Amino acid sequence: MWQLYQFPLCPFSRKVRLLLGEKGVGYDLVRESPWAMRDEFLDLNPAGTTPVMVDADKGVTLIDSQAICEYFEETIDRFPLISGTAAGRAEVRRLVAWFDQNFYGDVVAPLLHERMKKRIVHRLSPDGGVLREAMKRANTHMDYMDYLLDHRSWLGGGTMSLADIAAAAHLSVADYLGGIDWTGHDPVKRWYAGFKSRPSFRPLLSERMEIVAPPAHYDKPDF
Ligand SMILES: N[C@@H](CCC(=O)N[C@@H](CS)C(=O)NCC(=O)O)C(=O)O
Repeated sequence: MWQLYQFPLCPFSRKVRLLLGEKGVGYDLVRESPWAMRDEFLDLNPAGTTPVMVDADKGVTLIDSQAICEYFEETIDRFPLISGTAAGRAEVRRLVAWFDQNFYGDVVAPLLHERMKKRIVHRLSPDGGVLREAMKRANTHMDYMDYLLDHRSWLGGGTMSLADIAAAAHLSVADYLGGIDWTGHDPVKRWYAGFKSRPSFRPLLSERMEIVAPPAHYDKPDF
């Protein structure tokens, strides 16, 4: 049985969990706080980051959300998430990188630092200026997502793909941390409401991170 080392608000672990849910792969969760830099965890992953997946019976350790997702995409036929033409697959990968790098760096990382890490690790209050800037950037990213969804059925093209999963994973963490103003983003809102109802998403929405509570609308499919 696979074990997934993660914590509830890690967007990269959420991306992996959504893919595993859609593909029907079973796993156990192992709670890991990467900022604690536990020796046993650093032995597994010298980079000290979550997610990490381990199948002790097979002697396989997988590190990095994209490497993990590509491993299951290559080994499990059910529900292909990087499919279509070579150009279509390149577009899916471009958008996954966009959300994992740009959306994460502009929005999710500052929100996680201010609202979660500073409280848990440093016992400090969040900086309002940093939070406002992250929300402003989230709004710009959502304008781009609105544009994509005005021109395509799904973010990456005509079918649901890993681009949608990566985007939903990051957006869900930003929403949990109060960083998303949904006003004026109807295309993204409709797309995300559909995601929230998927069986793969429900377990994520019911989990809570100690100390940090989400806004009331967070786990409601209709906002
Ligand atoms: N490229 C990596 C990024 C993973 C990552 O940055 N994970 C964060 C948690 S969301 C982490 O472990 N940060 C280290 C820390 O918080 O100390 C991936 O896709 O898995």
